[in-house]
Amino acid sequence: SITPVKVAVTGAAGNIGYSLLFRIASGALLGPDTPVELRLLEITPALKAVEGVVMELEDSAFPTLAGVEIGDDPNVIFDGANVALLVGARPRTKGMERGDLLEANGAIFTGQGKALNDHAADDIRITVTGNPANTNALIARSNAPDIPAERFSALTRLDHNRALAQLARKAGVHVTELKKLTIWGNHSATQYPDIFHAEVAGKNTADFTGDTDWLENDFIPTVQKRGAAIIEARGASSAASAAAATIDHTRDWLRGSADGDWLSMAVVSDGSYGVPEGLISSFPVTTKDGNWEIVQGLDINDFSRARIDASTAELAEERDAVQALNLL
Ligand code: NAX
Repeated sequence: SITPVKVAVTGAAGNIGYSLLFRIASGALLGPDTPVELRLLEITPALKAVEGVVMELEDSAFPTLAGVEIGDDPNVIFDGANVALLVGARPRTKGMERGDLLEANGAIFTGQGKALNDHAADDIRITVTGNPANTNALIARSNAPDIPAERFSALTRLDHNRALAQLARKAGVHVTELKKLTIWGNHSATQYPDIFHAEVAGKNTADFTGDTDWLENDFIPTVQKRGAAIIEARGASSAASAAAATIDHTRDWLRGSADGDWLSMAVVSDGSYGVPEGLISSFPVTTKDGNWEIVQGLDINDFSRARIDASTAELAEERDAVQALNLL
């Protein structure tokens, strides 16, 4: 029998977790032939709720689910983990300032970074979904000196998928007809969805990129504010689509991106496209066998330049803020 792949998930009792765990267990992450062991981390008061989720996982009788461990100690749960999906985070609650939020999450991601460093398997790949995702990934990475920096990533695939959906609707094509769309920068309202290199059904998108009114007043703000629109409509934040994107991101990282296309992932910058080195910023990337490469040589026009710079400036501010809190 094949040794199961150990997939650690934090925030397992949360909304995204409730969607994500069942997809992983069903083979959506690693394929139908790879047994998976889930290792679920939660805070102590949420462990009882996790027990309920585990009962439902059992009751689903998934052929690919080899076992489930639960606990509140990252040193135990991350032991031997091959993949870690860091979903759990402290949400911003009433009266909390931005600094308080960074500090609360800093405590979580310093501890989890250290635990991954000391206990994860050598082939560990880490995806941070919990917000502020890019900066949480930076904190975890800084606290895991023995894990190569390129093993840490933050999720901008939901933004990428949202942008695909908006462009497909505008172009009157299915999302599968679209290629080479990019999310740049931070997973926040400053993110920049870039269609200047996109292809619609094999042609470039001149029809749409020429329509700056649509770009500036419809497409870009719709993608940037989609999370808020979903909260407004649903009364709860996006969960199933965030789980789907977490799967897409990590599956494509492990199994590779399609020929002639690329993905958006927030990864450590090597200075490409003027993004300050060391920031975890979203780029166009291709992936193969668990490795990623930033797509090089794209022409960046003034429209894009200003927006990439604004989002990466925000990331640099977040980095400075967590550095001042001694979290790096
Ligand atoms: P929930 O509040 O439903 O669940 C979060 C869970 O994390 C809770 O059960 C909580 O107990 C747990 N948790 C908190 N601290 C923990 C710790 N130290 N260790 C383990 N677990 C811990 O939030 P949910 O809707 O599931 O969203 C989770 C995170 O994803 C949030 O930070 C959210 O902002 C973020 N999102 C990120 C997105 C992205 O595209 N990157 C989009 C969706 C989502 O907004």
